Amino acid sequence: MRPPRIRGGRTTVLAAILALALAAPLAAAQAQASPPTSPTTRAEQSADRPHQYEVTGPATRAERTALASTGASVDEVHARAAVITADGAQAALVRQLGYSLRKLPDPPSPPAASGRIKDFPDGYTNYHNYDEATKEIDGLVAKHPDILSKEVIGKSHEGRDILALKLSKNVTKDENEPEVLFTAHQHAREHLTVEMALYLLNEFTSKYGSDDRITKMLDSREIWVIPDLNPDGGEYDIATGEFQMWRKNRQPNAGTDEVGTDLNRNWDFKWGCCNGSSDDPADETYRGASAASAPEVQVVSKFVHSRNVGGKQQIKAAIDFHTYSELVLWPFGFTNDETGPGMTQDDHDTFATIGKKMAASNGYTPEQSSELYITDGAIDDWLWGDQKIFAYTFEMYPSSNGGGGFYPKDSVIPKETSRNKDAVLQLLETADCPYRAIGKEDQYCKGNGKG
Ligand code: CXA
Ligand code: CA
Ligand code: ZN
Repeated sequence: MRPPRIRGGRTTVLAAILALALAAPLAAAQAQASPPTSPTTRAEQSADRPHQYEVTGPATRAERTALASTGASVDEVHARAAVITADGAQAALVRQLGYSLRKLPDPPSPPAASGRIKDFPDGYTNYHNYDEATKEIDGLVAKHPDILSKEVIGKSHEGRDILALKLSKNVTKDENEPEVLFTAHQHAREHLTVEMALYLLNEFTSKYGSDDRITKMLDSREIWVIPDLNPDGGEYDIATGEFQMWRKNRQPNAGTDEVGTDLNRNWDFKWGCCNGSSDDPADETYRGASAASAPEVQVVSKFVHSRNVGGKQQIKAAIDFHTYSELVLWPFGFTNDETGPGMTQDDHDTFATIGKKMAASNGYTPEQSSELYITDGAIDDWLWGDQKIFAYTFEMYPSSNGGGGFYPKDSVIPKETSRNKDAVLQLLETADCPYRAIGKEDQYCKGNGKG
């Protein structure tokens, strides 16, 4: 067995967390002083919000999977500790496992100035809310109609458009070119991932014709970007001016007031199989009532199936962007095994070789996702298990809570999005035949000419 790699994994982080904890009472005072917003007051919403905790003790994959099965989300993994997001009930379950918990500071909650509701607060105004992202995208499509097109592929639970953008030369034609998919924002609080998608759209349109690698890729690939899988959750997270630490979508659950499904536990491959998700709607990792029960998952699943042309899936590779911990992850998440049904040694080696090379360029840590903890119903397991797409998850900046956790300031956006440019280009360049990475192009990619 490989030595476990540790997510984040820096003791200085704990000192930084401790320093930040001293600022927590200030945030609480601000929340109380803020004006009420209907239908609930800001104070009531803070009471309902989950919090992050540092959990001392869990040291193995099995212990972390047990930790995750309390229904908390596991946000950071260290050698003998983890950071979780939990409500009161989940925190109590974690204590019952015998671990000690230390509450971390809540995300910043600047007083909501009137007119600033439903938008990012000061220090975050360069993040795009849903309307701002839509306007940015529409502007790019208007400016670059030959290489960028927009399609509404369906609607979220609350009726927001879910968009797919296509980037390619001769964009209006469905050419016989390898396709690559980039998705973002399954988890509401992971706002930096929308900026990542917008960065790709901006970079690829503005540098077509001047940047050789970009030009070559737009000339020979069809690139799909789905910039926002969870628009309802994202808007909910920022709606009061105070971040809600929201993860799931905003779909109601029958028979309870608890709202939302964890989209990254809802995909229809080994759904709910392996203690890697929760059946309790109150939990952060609630898997939904049935596989693909979330409309957002249905919309994207249908889109991916629609790229099966003449019995052949056109999409060869994918990255799903998340935050945080600076990781490059690959399937499977539902099992600790590296190989097995649906994952040959060559498949695994291809995943690992490409994943490690991408990680060498962005400085993230590469590993199979189950090194963290077991998950079932995650998108990359589905994209590979169901569609044989080489699908990765990138957990973006920061490496730990000390860098802002789920809510880093907008000043990091340019650096932390452009940081992934080379890795994205690498994946695009390998997409005509991923098995070339292990020297087996002849074996796997001959005859059809296109991987
Ligand atoms: C993850 C992503 C994909 C497969 C397995 C695990 C990690 C991800 C999650 O738990 O869905 N972490 S995160 N973004 O903090 O929620
Ligand atoms: Ca094309
Ligand atoms: Zn996530």
